[in-house]
Amino acid sequence: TAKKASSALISVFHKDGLEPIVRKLDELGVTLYSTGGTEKFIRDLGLNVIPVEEVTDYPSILGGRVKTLHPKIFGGILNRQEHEGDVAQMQEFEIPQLDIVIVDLYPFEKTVASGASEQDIIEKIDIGGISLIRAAAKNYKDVLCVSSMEDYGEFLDVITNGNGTTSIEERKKFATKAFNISSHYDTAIFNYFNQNHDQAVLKISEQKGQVLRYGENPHQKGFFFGDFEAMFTKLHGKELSYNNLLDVDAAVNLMSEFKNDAPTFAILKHNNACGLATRNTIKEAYVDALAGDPISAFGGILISNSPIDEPTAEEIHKLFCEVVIAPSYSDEALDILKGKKNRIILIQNEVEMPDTLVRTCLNGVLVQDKDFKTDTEEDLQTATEKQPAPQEIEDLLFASKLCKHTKSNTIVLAKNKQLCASGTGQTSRVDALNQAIHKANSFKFDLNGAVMASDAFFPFPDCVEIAHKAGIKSVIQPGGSIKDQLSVDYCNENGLSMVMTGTRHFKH
Ligand code: 93A
Repeated sequence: TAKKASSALISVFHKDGLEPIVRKLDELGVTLYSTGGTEKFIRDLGLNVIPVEEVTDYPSILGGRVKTLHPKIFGGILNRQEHEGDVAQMQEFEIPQLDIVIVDLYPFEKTVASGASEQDIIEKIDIGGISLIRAAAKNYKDVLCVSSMEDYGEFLDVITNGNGTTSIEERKKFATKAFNISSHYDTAIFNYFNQNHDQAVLKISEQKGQVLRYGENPHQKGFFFGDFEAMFTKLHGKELSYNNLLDVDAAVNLMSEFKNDAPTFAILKHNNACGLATRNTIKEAYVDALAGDPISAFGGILISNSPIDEPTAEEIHKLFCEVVIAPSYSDEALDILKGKKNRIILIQNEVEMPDTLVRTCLNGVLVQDKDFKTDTEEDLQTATEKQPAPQEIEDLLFASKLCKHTKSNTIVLAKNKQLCASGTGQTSRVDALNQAIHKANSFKFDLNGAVMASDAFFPFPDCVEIAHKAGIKSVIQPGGSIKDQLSVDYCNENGLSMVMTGTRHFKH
């Protein structure tokens, strides 16, 4: 398994650090093969080197895109020296044996980071080099693969100590590094292709602008750049304001979580839900959403995941609300809801939404993927001795979906698929929880048996203590605090269950 190297193929982007290696290989009598720039570098050192073109009988073509991609090169790397058929074919096709492959790839990530043009970035996707690396690493039984300039030093040590001979362990170690390099390299390419963030900004700047009555306040000018008509059919009511649009956005995002659930109704104020319930009928869902906080609901934004019928419309009509959104309305329901001149009534059309979020920041914009991760039962890891009961699991997931769409810091308390109360936009998690408990109590919710969801981990066990004293029996949170165990211990000592999702849902 120890192999004495007699040949090496060298094709590297970064030439610095290469000199001692090629001098050593030359001294050991190793035949050097090389590509364009690397070959010139070696030759300029006064050493003998064979250009790959001499082996392939082909020039480097397509501006260097194809230089090593040839059966004589890959045959030289991939042949099995113990395999009779391979040995015969090597002779038949006059393929030179390649014992060492040294590659340093085109710097793809650096080129992306430099802000280069798309064409320059694409040209820096190494095809031949990555193939050489994968081939040499695959055949580590016979070949040693150096896959990055970072490894020049280690390679020099190995080859010096062994006087040109390498062990199978050494070759396998280099092969492992090589596959790490190649998978990382392709991941970087994938990430580059998979991002449409700059396009997201571009698309918005291309949208036609609509002048709003005013911005967030009457002394501020306001515009909306987007296609409202594509998203909604407006059946009735006044023009939407800047704040209405923000609330509608929050409402639509929240309800997208409950698209495939039983009838669900949400009431939002200032982009946060003050009521949410899932029930057998949409009327029950509305009534129980309203019960979450009938005071905040005044002037709220209402959204339903199900068609609105007459009995539901009769209930809604009793409330002063700004906007009602639903997939459809019965004729009778619509007649009732139109009874208020200004009430905005919208049908939400099934259209694709952008998958990025853009907001101004300093003298530019911040762009990020939307938080499309919805926690499901499969994501839950029970951290406590006690498992949540099936009904509690449903409540935990219900609360966690709402938590994700509520301004951080958030605590959501829920029971029987009804929002009891939430603490929203607080500067500490304890404040958010205290706010939620206070609200729930003031609306006479019995929190005994309710669940608690948190958008981020608990840094201390104080929240579970307060929750326990309020009657909470089960908790859902991402986990990941160095002090997680303190919260878990408290739950174990006091008969609570706690599940961790592993996913934080900040919304700032
Ligand atoms: O454009 S490539 O993907 N096509 C190839 O066939 C090929 N073979 C080696 N790039 C290729 N390489 C890369 O060229 C190596 O990974 C290395 O980064 C670079 C070395 O080129 P030169 O020796 O001409 O400086």
